[in-house]
Amino acid sequence: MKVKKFMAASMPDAMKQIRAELGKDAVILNSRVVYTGGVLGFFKKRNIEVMAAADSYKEIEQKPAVKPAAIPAASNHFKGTTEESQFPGSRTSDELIKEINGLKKMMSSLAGGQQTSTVYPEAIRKVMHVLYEQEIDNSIQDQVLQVMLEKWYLGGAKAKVAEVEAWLHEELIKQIENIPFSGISFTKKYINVAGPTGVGKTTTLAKMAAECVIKHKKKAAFITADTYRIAAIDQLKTYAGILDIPLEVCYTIDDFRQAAEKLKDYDLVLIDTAGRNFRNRQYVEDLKNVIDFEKDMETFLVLSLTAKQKDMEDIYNQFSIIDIDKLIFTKADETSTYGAMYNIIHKYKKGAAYITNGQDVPDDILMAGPEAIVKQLMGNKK
Ligand SMILES: Nc1nc2c(ncn2[C@@H]2O[C@H](COP(=O)(O)OP(=O)(O)O)[C@@H](O)[C@H]2O)c(=O)[nH]1
Ligand SMILES: [Mg+2]
Repeated sequence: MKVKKFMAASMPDAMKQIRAELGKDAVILNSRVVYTGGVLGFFKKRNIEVMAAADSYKEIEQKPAVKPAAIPAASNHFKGTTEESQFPGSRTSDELIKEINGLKKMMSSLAGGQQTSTVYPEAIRKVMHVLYEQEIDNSIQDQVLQVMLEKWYLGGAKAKVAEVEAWLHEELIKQIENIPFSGISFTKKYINVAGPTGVGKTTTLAKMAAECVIKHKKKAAFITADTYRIAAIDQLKTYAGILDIPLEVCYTIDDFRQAAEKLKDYDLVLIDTAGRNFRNRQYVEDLKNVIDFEKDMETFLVLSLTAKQKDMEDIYNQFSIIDIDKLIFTKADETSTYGAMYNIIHKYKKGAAYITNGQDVPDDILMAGPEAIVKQLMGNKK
């Protein structure tokens, strides 16, 4: 175990130094604010002094201080390979490995039996566990952890779980609050939902139409270009009937042109597709000749929260041939893991418009802002 004192202008700076020198598994032992320099008590500089420690195997991994001949075998073992025969009779490395394993065991028992050798304050570990359970990306977890640790040590290392939870809530919001979020903007006439089959595009479009008609008293209409299945047309027809708004069914781009003409006096036209239309470049190009996308089209990409994050990212990229204005996350009621939603918003800096949480039209839809997203993530905890 190596213990070292670090001095920096801020806790993040200190963390950076500690990471660089002792590795990312270093343990903070203590921290305090100190004032240095100055003249006659004036112009003193405020610094943070942090005591940190690292297991000695980390040191060996990063700064080889042993005989060069022993290093290849040792570093091989860090990677988990067991090709002992490659280095026959290398006693030095055997001894080294034994020592490392001993140290690892010792560190893990210190850490309460956990695999990791990092010992963070109990309250921080408890609260950070939520992020792990919710499958928040590791890079975000690391950033958040640094902020939590800084607050923890600067606050005298005595905060209770509830306080740490409040910090987490605040930090998660802070990380996404500059991304624009909003539902339908009502600045564009055409609204369309893109996304793969079965994610809930038609159902969500009906919920959005209900919002326009009932809440905002808009004159709205539907166009459907999902003509692959009769059932899909009937589905939208049913909603059009309930909301008492017209539905135009378009098989070709000419149909589209005529429908657009017919609906020229309407405030809003909500376009339903089979999803694949919008992945077809020709369809998009044709449609762009009828509707000025820039000026008049608002596009929502619909992603189901039951999908894997990797699939959501692939879908996001597949649909990037059109400009996605906002995201809609569906089926929140069918999962208890919401990290992917946060990760995607964070990664692509793309805000969400709505979260849907059930099959009922028009009720099962929520506006999605940073607060709603973080609330979903943290459950009822604050
Ligand atoms: N549980 C749940 N089911 C939903 C939600 N949104 C849509 N669905 C259901 O998902 C299925 C597919 O929906 P649909 O709107 O036809 O998807 P589309 O193919 O993308 O148009 C239907 O059974 C919907 O009732 C939701 O938020 N939660
Ligand atoms: Mg549909």
